[in-house]
Formats: sequence, structure tokens, C-alpha cells
Amino acid sequence: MVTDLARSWLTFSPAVAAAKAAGRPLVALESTIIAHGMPYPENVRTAREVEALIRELGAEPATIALIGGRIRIGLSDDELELLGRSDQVHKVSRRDLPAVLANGGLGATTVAGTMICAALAGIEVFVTGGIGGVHRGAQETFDISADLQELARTSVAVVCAGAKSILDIGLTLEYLETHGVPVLSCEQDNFAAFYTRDSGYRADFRLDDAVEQARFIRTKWDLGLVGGVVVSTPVPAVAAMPDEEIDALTRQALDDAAVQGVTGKAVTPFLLARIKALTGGRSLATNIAIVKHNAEVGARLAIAMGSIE
Ligand code: PSU
Ligand code: MN
Repeated sequence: MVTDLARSWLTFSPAVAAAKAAGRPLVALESTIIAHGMPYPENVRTAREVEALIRELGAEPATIALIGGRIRIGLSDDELELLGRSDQVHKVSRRDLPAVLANGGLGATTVAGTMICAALAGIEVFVTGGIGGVHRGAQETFDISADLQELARTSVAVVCAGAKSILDIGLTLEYLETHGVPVLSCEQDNFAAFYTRDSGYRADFRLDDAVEQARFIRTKWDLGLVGGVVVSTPVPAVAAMPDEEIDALTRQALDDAAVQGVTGKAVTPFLLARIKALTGGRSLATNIAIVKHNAEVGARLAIAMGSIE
């Protein structure tokens, strides 16, 4: 249940407040992808282009971040620039939210962090790149992204291009099943693998149509089944990377992380940056194509959610 006290931490941008008041569809966007997922200036440019794309399709984008001790729902161009440029941005998951709000620092929200804030703001649909998951070797390290726990408990639909193969995708899907989080796939039967279209694992349900996806999600929540829904959509074929190349680079990046002793919340940003460097920047173009495509799927879903109420 969302209390007034919790909501008192939110500040809506004028555009998001107006859309909300008018009952127009809203799409939440995360900020870790801006601050920690992509380099400057491509990060800021992509964030702006993704927002514009969502607006063109008829929904209102709400990029979420922590600024000056407030949960900000919808950011100005200057604020996107600040998040994209600064090297003082905290990566904020569920654990980190109170710390960064209380000290008034700059915080970029992860999938988990953004889901919490979106739910407080009454936003049902959230677009990201890839979700966190169970890391390879988690049997030893216990490194399981807090994104998965959040999907289990917070009722927001998360549109993504699956999960990166830096993770153990099979175990990630097992974990989601255990926690009752449905994984929908659109455009194909299998769960996507971010840089490549096919993870080799079937998603739970294939629903290509936004209205069908919306009905599924609405039914889950109507029944009081608290928690998120994953909507996976593959990278457009023209932008996908070759499987063998990604496999080799992923192994290399994982070896580098082990050699350098990277742990905790630094693991995922390290692996993303390493893969980007190893591809000579080509993975960045794929990453951008993915987020834009996800934004289209998410905007259509947000509109469909509004149309079936
Ligand atoms: N996976 C990606 N790109 C990303 C992330 C994950 O392909 O930018 C970010 C998201 O913000 C995600 C977070 O929520 O990393 C997961 O971090 P961790 O594995 O530390 O939970
Ligand atoms: Mn982790």
C-alpha cells in the first residue's frame, strides 16, 4: 500500500504532473542506464531521444532519479545532462534509496529502485534495457540482483530486451518462476538475451499484441497477485550482435572481473563497460537500438493499459 507519507517524497515534473492529471498514459524510465550504463554524451542523447519517441507515440515519459533529497518523477533536459555527466552519481537499488534521499545526493535508480519509485508515483509501465538477474557462479557468490526480488514484490510491468548473457539466464528464469513473476515475450517464443535475440530459453507466455499483454497484466493485479511482470522483446535483427562474438567477450569480461576482484554493486557496471571496450564501442550502438525499441513496446503497452481500464 502506498501511504501519503511515502508519496510526500515525490516531486513530479510539470509535464508528468499534467499528463497524470489528464489520465494520459505514463512510461517510467530508469536513470542507472544513463549514469552507469552508457558513456557521455551518448547516454544523454539517447535518454532525450527515448523520451521523444515515447511522446510521439502518445505516452508521457517519466525518467526517475534522486536529486536533492527528492524522488524526481520526470526530469528536465538540464537534469538529464547532470546525471549523464557527473561522476558523483550513486547507483540506487532498494537498499540505497534511504541513504541517498537522506543525504541529498545524486542518485540513479536501477530497475529495482525505479520500480519502487514508479509504484509510489502510480506508474504501471517501466521501460529499461535489460534486467539484472542471477549472476553466473551465484552458487558461490550469492550475487543475485535485487531487481528480481523487486519484481516479486512491486506491481510494475518491466519492458526489457531480456537479460544479458553476463548473467545465468536459466537460473534467472528459475528464480522468477519461484517468485511467481510471469515472463511474457513478444515477437518470438524465447526470452531475449539483450545483445542477441535468443537466450535459448522459452519465455512463459508469448503475447505479441499490446492489448493482450495489458489484459494479462491487469488480470494479475485484479486478482491481488502483487508483483511485477517482465515483458521481453528482442533487439531488432539489424542491430543484434553475433552470438559467438558476445559469448567470447562475455567470458573475457567475466575473467577480467574475477582477476580484478570486482564485487557487489560494481559487478554489473564493470561488465557492461568491459564489453563495450572489448567491442570497440559497437555494443553501444546495439544498446541504444535496444532501448529505443523497448520504448516503442512500452509506450504501446502503457496506452493499452489505459484503454482496457
Ligand atoms: N543490465 C543492463 N544494463 C544496465 C543494467 C543492467 O543490460 O544498465 C543496470 C540496471 O539499472 C539494473 C542494474 O537494474 O544494472 C542491475 O545491477 P545489479 O546487477 O548490481 O543489481
Ligand atoms: Mn549484484
